[in-house]
Amino acid sequence: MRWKGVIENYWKYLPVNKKTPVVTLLEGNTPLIEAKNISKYLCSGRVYSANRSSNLDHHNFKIYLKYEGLNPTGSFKDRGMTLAISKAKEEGFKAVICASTGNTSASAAAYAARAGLKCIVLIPKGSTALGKLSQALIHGAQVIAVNGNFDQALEVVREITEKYPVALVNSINPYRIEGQKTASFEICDVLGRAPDFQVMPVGNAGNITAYWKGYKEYKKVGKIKNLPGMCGFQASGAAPIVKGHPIKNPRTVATAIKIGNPASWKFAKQARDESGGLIDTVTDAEIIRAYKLLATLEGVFAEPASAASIAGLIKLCKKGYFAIARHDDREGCIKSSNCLIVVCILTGHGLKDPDRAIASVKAPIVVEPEIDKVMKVIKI
Ligand code: AN7
Repeated sequence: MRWKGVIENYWKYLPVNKKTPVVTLLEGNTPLIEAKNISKYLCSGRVYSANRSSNLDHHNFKIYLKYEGLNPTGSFKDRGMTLAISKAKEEGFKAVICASTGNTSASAAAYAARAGLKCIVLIPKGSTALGKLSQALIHGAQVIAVNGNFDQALEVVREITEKYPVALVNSINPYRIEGQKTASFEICDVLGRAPDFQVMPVGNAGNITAYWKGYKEYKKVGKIKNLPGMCGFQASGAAPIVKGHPIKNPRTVATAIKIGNPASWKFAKQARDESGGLIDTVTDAEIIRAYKLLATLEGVFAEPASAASIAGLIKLCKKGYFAIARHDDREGCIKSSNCLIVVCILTGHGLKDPDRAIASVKAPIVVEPEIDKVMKVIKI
């Protein structure tokens, strides 16, 4: 059957009506890819010694990647944006505005263009990845670089929307959360159950809020029996939730999550606590290692912020976290399916930040166009 986007597909779970003008780029329906090589790697003993002692091996320790980079603008933001822009249009707004570390601006610009709305985006000067900036610009948004960080840009945007008739499309807009929760529906629809754990990056904390809401709603209507433990990861230089206070000058290579004062802070803690999960940090070095590991072991290219999921997964494995969870047998679900399922959310495509990819690997060797010269460097 032809996919019609998240609003059409999950209509009855969303705050829409027959009159809502649906603005869609057919977002959603992203692949849930089994990461067998990463599972093997984690269970090989190099990483996960605790796994062996608890009989977790790559047959009963299944890792899936929710590849949100395959959304129309290359990130999960499209799920929320289809709803936020459709509702802004329904409510008669002529313009939308957001602050963004990049992906929100790319998505807002694209959906606003499609809806015929003016789009204004405020980005922190100098720390938005090239791909995202190019998207916001090419879709015709008015892009304003502020001499400050994301948190300061969001403050200005909040003030503007209080005073002027412009719709705010950051994730403090509840429609964004509503749209984004469809990703948890998709995961459950594909697995036929909820995962035991979900691992994901946390920036402004809208996405962890959305996923948790989605899982809870699916449980309420009887679509799933268990709820996953929600494991969020912040970059260690931008980890306000973990540290327990706002970070004035957040720092990380993962520019998407370079956020010091998350808008959905409270809800992220709620998701963590209600689910029996955690929110922890990963260092930039761990993020880049995981970024390359994912690309080389699985052929999946995700941006650095998304690789925080994989870095987090590795960190949890090193601690024996899942082995302990298996031992505790969360709500009986592990026993019933006979394997532990962990879903890692890959929130954005690797092509968003080509500069980071190139900076993380060796430059290509330059040779003369002659077979001997080429064979000399190939070494087969
Ligand atoms: C790839 O675009 O905040 O915790 O302004 O782009 O819901 O904020 C992006 C966030 C993770 C964090 N991964 O999600 C923005 C912005 C990627 C992201 C996050 C973002 P939230």
